[in-house]
Amino acid sequence: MENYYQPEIECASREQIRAWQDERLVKTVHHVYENVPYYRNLMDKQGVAPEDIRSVDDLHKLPFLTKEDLREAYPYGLLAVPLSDAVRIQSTSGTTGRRVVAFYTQHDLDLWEDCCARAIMAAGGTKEDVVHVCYGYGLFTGGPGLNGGSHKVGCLTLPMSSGNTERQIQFMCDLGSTILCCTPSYAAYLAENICERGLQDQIKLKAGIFGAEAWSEEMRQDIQNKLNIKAYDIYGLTEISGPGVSFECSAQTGMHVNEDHFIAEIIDPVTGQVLPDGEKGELVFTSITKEAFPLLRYRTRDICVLTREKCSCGRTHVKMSKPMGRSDDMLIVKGVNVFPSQIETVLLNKGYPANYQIIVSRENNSDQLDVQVEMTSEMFSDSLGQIGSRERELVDAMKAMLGIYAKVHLVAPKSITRSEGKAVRVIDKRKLY
Ligand code: DLL
Repeated sequence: MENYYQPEIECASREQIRAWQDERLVKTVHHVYENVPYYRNLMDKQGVAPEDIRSVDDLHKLPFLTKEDLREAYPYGLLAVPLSDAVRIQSTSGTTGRRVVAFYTQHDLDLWEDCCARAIMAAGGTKEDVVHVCYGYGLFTGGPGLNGGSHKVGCLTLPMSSGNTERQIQFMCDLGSTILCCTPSYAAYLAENICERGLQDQIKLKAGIFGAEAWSEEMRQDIQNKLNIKAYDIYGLTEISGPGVSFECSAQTGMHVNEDHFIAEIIDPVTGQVLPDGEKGELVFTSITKEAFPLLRYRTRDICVLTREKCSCGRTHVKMSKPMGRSDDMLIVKGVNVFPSQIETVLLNKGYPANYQIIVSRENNSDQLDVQVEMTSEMFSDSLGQIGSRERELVDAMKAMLGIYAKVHLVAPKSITRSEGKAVRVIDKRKLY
């Protein structure tokens, strides 16, 4: 079994990484220009020819690609190989408009699984581990990606998929799962259940690889404490292959982007200007090793910061911060920018579980922000008389954090519908788009 910690790649010198990127970028630009009419049109419109792109320094000359382009080109318009060479699709969970479909050749799948294998090894995984994958399988990339990575590392892989919490916990105990892969909200839910049933001593988990949605440091601490594990973040998006575009190492201070496969840029989401390392802006990816679905300068809408500071793990690949929000799903309530993660931070700081729902509505042309928050069972049983004062305390804390007034409703434990995949945190009834 190969060792998927690849120090010759993951700890390569910056010059070496740059040389790989230069060469692979040029190749990819020619590949899409020659094989994807949609791209050819975009580049022609921008007045840029493949010969104009000679290194990463020329990247800014290329047009951006957005989700709207992917929708417009749906289903086959951005496929860069003959259909007979594509072996798989994956798709986003989008519920409105056309879905986004990504294609893979066998080679693309192989490289994607390598990226996930690196993430598992960075979380301490070896072939001795039992990897419990309860990300969804099927069109969602979470299950297939981590499953493939786990096989590559040589771990015993439990393809649990999502749901059936009873069975998840039973297998976890009986088969001795050591690494848990799922969304952080499902990890928190599993942790809650395991603690309630007093099963902490029967689980052998040592690490968790959690991603696909935003989660705060407070939530990390909560999961780590309840399950007695180290919790690692993992990032990715369907368009750019799925999980494993970047992943956390033992330092837990940001996620290393697999720079031999993806070039990361940060741009100003309004002007499109490239920003220097350390500045906050929208993350843009260019895939440089893909055959079937290479995307150039794809706007993720995730707001992040990149840093090239030396990492204690020895990896030299650039690190991205946890996404701090999205340039497109940021809520604007009463003219104020509100990130759901800010509300989550308030709740966790005050000792509430991360089970909440934000409802935004508009009455008489005035926005209203309602936050439903689940109490822990202890709070519920010993504070029925104090609900009013608890709610007022949260209203004040949210006012201090957000700068606007939010109505808070404390609700009974487990009354907010649980998600087996990504939690539904925001219900925006205003229909602004
Ligand atoms: O969520 C891929 C994935 C699966 C990543 C499993 C990690 C683990 P999509 O469904 O296409 O793909 O959603 C991509 O989810 O643009 C981010 O906004 C968000 N996202 C993904 N990972 C993280 C993370 C998968 N670690 C979108 N933290 C991205 C915060 C994340 N947000």
